[in-house]
Amino acid sequence: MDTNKVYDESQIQVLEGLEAVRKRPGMYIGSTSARGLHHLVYEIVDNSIDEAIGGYCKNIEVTIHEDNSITVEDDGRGMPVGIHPKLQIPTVEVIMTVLHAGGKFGGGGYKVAGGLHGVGASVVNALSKECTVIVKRDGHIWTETFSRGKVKEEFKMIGDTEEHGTKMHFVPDDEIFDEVEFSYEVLSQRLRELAFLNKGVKIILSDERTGKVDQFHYEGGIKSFVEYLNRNKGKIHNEPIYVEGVKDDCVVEIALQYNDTYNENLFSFANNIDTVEGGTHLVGFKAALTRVINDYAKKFGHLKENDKNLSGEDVREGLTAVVSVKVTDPQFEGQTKTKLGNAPVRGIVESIANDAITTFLEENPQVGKSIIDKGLNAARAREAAKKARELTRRKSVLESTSLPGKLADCSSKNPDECEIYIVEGDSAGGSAKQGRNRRFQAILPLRGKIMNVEKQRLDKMLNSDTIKSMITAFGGGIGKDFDVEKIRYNKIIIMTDADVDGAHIRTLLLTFFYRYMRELVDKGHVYIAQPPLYRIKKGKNECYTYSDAELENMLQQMGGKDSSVDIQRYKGLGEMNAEQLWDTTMNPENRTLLKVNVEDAMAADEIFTILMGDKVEPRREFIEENAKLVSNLDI
Ligand code: 28F
Repeated sequence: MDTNKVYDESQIQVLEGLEAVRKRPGMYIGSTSARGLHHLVYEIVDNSIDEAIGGYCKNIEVTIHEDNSITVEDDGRGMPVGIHPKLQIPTVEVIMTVLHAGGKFGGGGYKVAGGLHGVGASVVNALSKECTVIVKRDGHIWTETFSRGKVKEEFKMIGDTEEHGTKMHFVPDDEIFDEVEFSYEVLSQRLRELAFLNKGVKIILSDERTGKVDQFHYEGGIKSFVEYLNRNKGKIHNEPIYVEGVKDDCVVEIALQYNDTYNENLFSFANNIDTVEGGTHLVGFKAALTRVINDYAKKFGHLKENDKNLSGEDVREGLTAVVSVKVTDPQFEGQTKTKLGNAPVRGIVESIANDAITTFLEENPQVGKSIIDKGLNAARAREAAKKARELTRRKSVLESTSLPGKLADCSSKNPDECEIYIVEGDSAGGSAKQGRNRRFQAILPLRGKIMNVEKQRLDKMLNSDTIKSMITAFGGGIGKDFDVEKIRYNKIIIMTDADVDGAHIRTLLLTFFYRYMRELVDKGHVYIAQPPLYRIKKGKNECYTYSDAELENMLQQMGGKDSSVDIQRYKGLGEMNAEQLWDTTMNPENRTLLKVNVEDAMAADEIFTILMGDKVEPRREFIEENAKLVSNLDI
């Protein structure tokens, strides 16, 4: 507190608010890890997006500076610059220092609110070493600077301009954040998503650390989003089905397009928030789709009157869809506040989707037929999978007590401490079995590649020994029945060679886990072992390095590379004996494990679609783009 300044009631309220944010940042932005750091950008960008939703802003520019500070600029109306009637301080200062004072909670319009979203600019200000706002409106330029939420330079006019908009520069406070380095990839993924969800707005992301720049601008909105999601997949109809409608203050946008894979790829949003846990909008959409497809199939004789209906799962096989709603009073529920609870939304989405999909099918009968055929095949495969599961259950493979022969299980039966290594090849599997700590480490060697789950349905996969042995060993079942609470190991560790084959197996496994044991990934049980790349011997002592950079500075420490230094480059796990494998890669004391998060698995899923899908073009591009990487790897 600045003792010689008089504090009235409102200033004290402001100081207490900002202190509360700095004391428990996780309450406002979820965490102080990299995720929380990136939330700072989303909070500020959301304010510009609110201006865009109102139709006042067309361009938003996000810049990552050399010092990992951020600038966000929009060409909206510019924050109001008058003195706040009640608080007798500039409105800009109110927005920047009073919790929840931003445009979000003003009247009308569709504000991004709820959950971690919508906490407003004041939270970002409180968690920044420095934050400067520049407003252009009414012919002038105004600015005010803050430090850790407190005014550093009073609000003042600094020039004239014909432009309008708001610009904010902030330096995240490294006293608060363990991680202060921004990821271009993470920001670009969310900014691209926001451009899809708010059609017409142009978002530019620039990185002054690398010179990289991207522009995201989609007049097609979520129709472009579906085309983007399907870009590497074979489509069974050219144009996505698209509909937008408004009812009782609820704006609905739906886009859907079928591809020739067996996977379902549905995304749902409420006020631009990714409703990962779904909610009433998604329920309404799914209900409409299932009903319309079955009615259409019956009406045009693809299904006999007394045939069983196609299930929701059948009609969503191969479907990519985005459902986006904007409501004035969003109710977010669920564990992570990402489930939409507004009950009326279900009926509104259902009726809008019903009309649009019915119209599309009747106007495109040949597409309608191919969608129905896909659904019928899916139903047949589902029946077959059920039989296969019954069969395997009878043969007690899936839920058997007898574990697959290849598995070298650990003696402990306490899942929390147990881990299982999925090892490529029998030789590495042998060293791993020998080198491990058999109390809590199990080894499952994989013979050769696991099958291409991209082009196989579940019933076919259940016939593969490799897949079955993993399902049995993990103990959580598979697909819809998968129950992460039942898995027998706390860590599933993928240990493959550092070469292209190893990378391929790793991608197959990640895609399999992502598609058929999703909670394994979501709950952070999947890891990737990091074997060393080099072993350096000098006289008697030897050490290991895990990257080229580490090799360089290890050689420097040893006084440079000379004839007495022997460097061995590891091509595969099989070149290490059991003891070395334990010391370098399996011993929890000094190993490095990479925890796989959903983004990695999603990326794997996408790479997998390119590598194993039918589209030749994207595969050629991907291999060309990454070939140089591969050649480096092979040298
Ligand atoms: C770089 C981040 O924060 N842009 C913003 C506006 C525009 C208005 C506004 C914001 C209404 C009264 C609460 C202007 N003119 N970019 C931004 N642009 N906030 S934040 O108003 C704030 C609310 O106080 C605005 C007329 N109405 C609203």
